[in-house]
Amino acid sequence: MNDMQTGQAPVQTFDAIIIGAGMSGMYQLVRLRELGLSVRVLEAGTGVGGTWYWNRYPGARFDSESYSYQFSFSRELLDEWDWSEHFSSQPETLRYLNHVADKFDLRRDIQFSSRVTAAHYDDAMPGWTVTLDNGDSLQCRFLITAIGPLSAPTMPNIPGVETFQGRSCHTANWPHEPVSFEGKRVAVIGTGATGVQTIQEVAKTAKHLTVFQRTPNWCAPLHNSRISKAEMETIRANYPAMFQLCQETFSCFLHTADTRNTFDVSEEERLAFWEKLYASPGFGIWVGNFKDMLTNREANAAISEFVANKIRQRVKDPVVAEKLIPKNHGFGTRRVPMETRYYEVYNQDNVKLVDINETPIERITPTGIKTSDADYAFDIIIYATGFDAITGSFDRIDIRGTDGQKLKDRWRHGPETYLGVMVNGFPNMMMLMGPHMALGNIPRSIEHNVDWVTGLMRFAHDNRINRIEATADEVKAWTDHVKALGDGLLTFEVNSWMTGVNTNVEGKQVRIINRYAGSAPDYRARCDAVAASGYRELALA
Ligand code: NA7
Repeated sequence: MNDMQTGQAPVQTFDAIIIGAGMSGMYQLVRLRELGLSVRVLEAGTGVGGTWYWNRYPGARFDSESYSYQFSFSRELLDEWDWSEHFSSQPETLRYLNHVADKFDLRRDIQFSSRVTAAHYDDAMPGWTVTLDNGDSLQCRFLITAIGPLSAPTMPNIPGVETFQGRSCHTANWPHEPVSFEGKRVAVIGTGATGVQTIQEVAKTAKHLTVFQRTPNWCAPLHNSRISKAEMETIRANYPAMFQLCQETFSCFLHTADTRNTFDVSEEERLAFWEKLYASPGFGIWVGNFKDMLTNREANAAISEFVANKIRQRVKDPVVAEKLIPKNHGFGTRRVPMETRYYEVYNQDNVKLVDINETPIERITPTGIKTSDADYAFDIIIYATGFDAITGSFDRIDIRGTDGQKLKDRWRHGPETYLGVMVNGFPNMMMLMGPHMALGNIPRSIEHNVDWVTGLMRFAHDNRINRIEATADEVKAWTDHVKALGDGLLTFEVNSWMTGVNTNVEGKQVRIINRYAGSAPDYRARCDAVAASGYRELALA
């Protein structure tokens, strides 16, 4: 029976479907159009921007220098966009990404309000059938996931969450209209990078703010500042050198590890270096520190003590200060939240810190939060409880490869990939910023990742290749390589989203190596060698 007989509209078919209109999906669309392919981008939100579309919570901003975090592929775009702050706020970044969408006329190929629920491979096509939350289906030869490593928000597994009668929200589902905290009693649960940015902003206006902390993190000053017109011109004139530097550093940041070990220098020199890093803008203290900071336990203990003393100096109440100092992990072994007067917030009369290890949350009630020793009443509860990171956005889509095998089952004990881009058994599916990718300065990685996938698409197009699959041997080799790179790094000895642990998600209590911990230049060199060899490691048909 054909579509005419069934009365159904024919299934729309594309050369490629991209899931997600964040930075990676947007750039992939630009590149695939250049190949003359028919492309459809499917996006759950009502606008472009991905992370910067969803995370509208108060205080959301870059922790990487704005200009180093933008697209670099178009000189014209670089010339016409001015950044107003060294570390831009979310509204400015979202404006920038909308400007990119306008400039390249991206929206005509993006289908908004379309959440992908399933993607099934069919070898007869060969290709994919993609299903949306409204039941519609689309088909494509190549499926490109641009669904982000931090896009599946998780609510805390605390009883009674749904019973609260006031206003409540996860930071990654923040409303589009402004939320006022004036005169309000506000709770924040979670003290990761998001919680820290939220807390320091909400504390400015809330009548009272109560922070529920399970694990303190090592935070460091962001030292943000405005960019004058003249300074912007100087920054712009330096773009070629700046982007070149990003290509050379370990994680594509403007900062890179110092070539010395911690104890190569005298104590005086060491402390002076750390003081300088603590007083400098951005991630320098994390990724520009002594090179053994995350491999040598004594070195890590020394920098941790330095930062602990900073916290003790900044927080007036010594009992509160001790609660804010991490005890179960060293500095930099988790993502370092960047802050602006975060610690000083706890000196304010309208702010209280509740250590939920001492007094656990028992439940969320209709009026607030009940801990083991008190009943707190709130008007607003903010859940800054993070994400089912890296594999979570894949788990939330029913992705099935050859013989109906589910990707979620395949990755039950951790992801297996080829270059972080492909999985055997899932032909014609390419992942942008998927598991086993270097995170670092993400747009820099995105541009390489997209260019590499585009090169593969071009090769397939030119050589009439309809089916591309990573081999089992190559997937094993890459997965083993990624695991070996994580060996000996203190980061992988700690529970965090960076090691795949999420106490709110069933089956994610065990640490895994889910991201590439080698250098970005090494990663690029490996990918580029594969391309130069004519993709000989792949099974092509
Ligand atoms: P994170 O860094 O995963 O932080 C989540 C926070 O929420 C963290 O403090 C958690 O404590 C806390 N949390 C999670 N579940 C609970 C429950 N059930 N009870 C109490 N507290 C809880 O997410 P972010 O959004 O801050 O940052 C993610 C990344 O996005 C960030 O690193 C940037 O790269 C951008 P825990 O530490 O697990 O004890």
